[in-house]
Amino acid sequence: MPRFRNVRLGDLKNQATSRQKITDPKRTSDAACHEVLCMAEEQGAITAFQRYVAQQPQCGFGLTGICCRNCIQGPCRISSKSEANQKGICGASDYTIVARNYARLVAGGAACHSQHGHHVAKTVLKMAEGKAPDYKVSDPNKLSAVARQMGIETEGKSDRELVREVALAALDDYHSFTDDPPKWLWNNITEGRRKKFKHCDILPTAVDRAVVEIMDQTTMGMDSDPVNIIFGALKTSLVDFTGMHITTDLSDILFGTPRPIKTEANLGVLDKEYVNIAVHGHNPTLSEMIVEAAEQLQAEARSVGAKGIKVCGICCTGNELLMRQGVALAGNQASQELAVLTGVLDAMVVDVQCIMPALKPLSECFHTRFITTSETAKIPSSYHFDFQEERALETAKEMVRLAISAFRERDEKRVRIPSVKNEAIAGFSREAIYEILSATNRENPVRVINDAILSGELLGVCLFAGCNNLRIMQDESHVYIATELAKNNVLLLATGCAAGAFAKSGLLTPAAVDAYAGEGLKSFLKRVGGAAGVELPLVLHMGSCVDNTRAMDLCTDMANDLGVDVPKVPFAASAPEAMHEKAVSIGSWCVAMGLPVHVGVMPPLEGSQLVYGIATQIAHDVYGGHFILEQDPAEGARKIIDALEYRVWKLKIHRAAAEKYETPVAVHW
Ligand code: SF4
Ligand code: MSK
Repeated sequence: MPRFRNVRLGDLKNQATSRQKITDPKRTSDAACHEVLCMAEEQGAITAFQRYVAQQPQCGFGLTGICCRNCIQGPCRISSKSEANQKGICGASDYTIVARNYARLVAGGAACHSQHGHHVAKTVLKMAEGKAPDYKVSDPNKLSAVARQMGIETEGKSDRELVREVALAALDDYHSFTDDPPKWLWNNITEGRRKKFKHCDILPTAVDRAVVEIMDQTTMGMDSDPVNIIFGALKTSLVDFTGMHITTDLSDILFGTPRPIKTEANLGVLDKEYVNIAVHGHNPTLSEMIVEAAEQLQAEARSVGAKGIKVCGICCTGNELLMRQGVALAGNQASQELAVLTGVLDAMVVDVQCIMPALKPLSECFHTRFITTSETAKIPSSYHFDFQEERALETAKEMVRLAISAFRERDEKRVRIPSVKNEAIAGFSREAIYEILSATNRENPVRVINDAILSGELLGVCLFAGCNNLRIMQDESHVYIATELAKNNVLLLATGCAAGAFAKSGLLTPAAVDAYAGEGLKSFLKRVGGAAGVELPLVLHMGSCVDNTRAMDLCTDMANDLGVDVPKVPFAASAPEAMHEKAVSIGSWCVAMGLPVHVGVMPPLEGSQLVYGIATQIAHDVYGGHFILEQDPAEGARKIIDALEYRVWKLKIHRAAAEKYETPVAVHW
């Protein structure tokens, strides 16, 4: 079997350019969203779907990554039209410009995730010091487990003492000035990855340092070596992993580690009888308080004629609440404006990331109170609450009261809620998955997955991550590729807006197992679910986009159990609708960790055949992971299946050889 079954994988000529001619803006496969978009058209309302069409045709230089604005002599655009145009004013080549632009996307993503983790760590520290009385340690077991993993002595310490030390250790990973790697990176990867990152000189020292270093490395007159820049980008992506892991661990300690929970998803979860509050963004330190405040103020809502208050989620704050509290999910990223257009949203409370500025003017066309809460994510003329952890619940109550007051101003004639909603079972943290698997193998739960792969019951595992991207039909590729992989017996995990797409479309249900799973996957889910007394859904929802490290930890455990490094594990990742800088950063650390990573929209790499080749092929030689850049969902599914089949085939050969010659399994891939 050739290393890449598709030998043209790294050939740019296979890829259609991303420029599109689109006239109909209603590009969604979600029936509820389609209904609202039709209504928007009747009303002349403008959403991101229309704005995307208005932006066409987009600039070819930007789309392919060959526009440089890293100094104010620019922009410089590379073109083959004349000799002089083949370099920027300073002489930077296409490969330098494409690599630098890519590295800066990674830096943006790493900064976002890490800042989120920094905020949560500061909240934990305030709580430990008695300055944030509305928060508590909700999962002492997770606290002890994280402390032990980070080498912190747990014996004889109260939760408060221990959580303080954990928070300080986490903050040290951001600012440390030693040459040691961040603890949350070093202690969460395989021995093979430690050696690889050291050998390639991409081990970061501290989160903040790595982001500063890559911005320096990629500015005018600095690094022009594309390989060195890409290695710098991968180093930066490893601090993205670090910040994400810190965020997930500390959020679990604060709010509880998710366990399977039932809820509903899609715009049909909005209820005209109730005060509806949507929370949107990423950080649960705010949204958890909104849920609690809403619970406490139900009577006040009834006093204005509502039946009560319903909180629903959008994007990843929605995923955080769905995972831990079973709060219904109204939509994923591209649905955010559509929730306002139903006319029934009394308030939208946002924290950080993925929040469209357009929400504010759109809310003004309705009675919806649009509330911002972060000092770094303000939107002009919104209601702004300076959300401080010291008086979290009190502030959350003020926001909920604003929603209650808006309820009376609803224009009943403009209320139109699509009836579409689906049941969803979510809450599959790694701990929850292991609890289920331990009913089959108490001593070594992860072996249940490995055994199923080695016996041929499963073809492998695929993590679906990433966003909505207006370039393609909302949710269509997510659902198509997932069902195609399910048919081929791939165990499916999901996070972020990909998980949102599955929740909305009914794939987070046991019924979807019967409808879409191949015989092997069906028997696996029913066998392990049956042993544990739970009905498993087709896709296991592992959390928000910042929770992708939960899935990577599972993969690392699989590698350790198999006695191999990650590049040999039949585990892939797919971001069918990657959009955000954070998605670029996640994809990059997945590649560095050794995974094949499918991306369903073309990132701006086409401007350099060299950089494109590094991302799609050379990365595999060095790290064992590579990007599969494929916009056609059918081809994308086939390429993911090819990558998993290749890994299973090779793993079996190496294991058989190791058994025959009584040696360890070969380390190379
Ligand atoms: Fe142009 Fe070089 Fe400045 Fe980029 S850094 S804008 S290529 S002169
Ligand atoms: S919200 S980063 S669109 S997953 Fe996490 Fe969704 Fe992507 Fe934002």
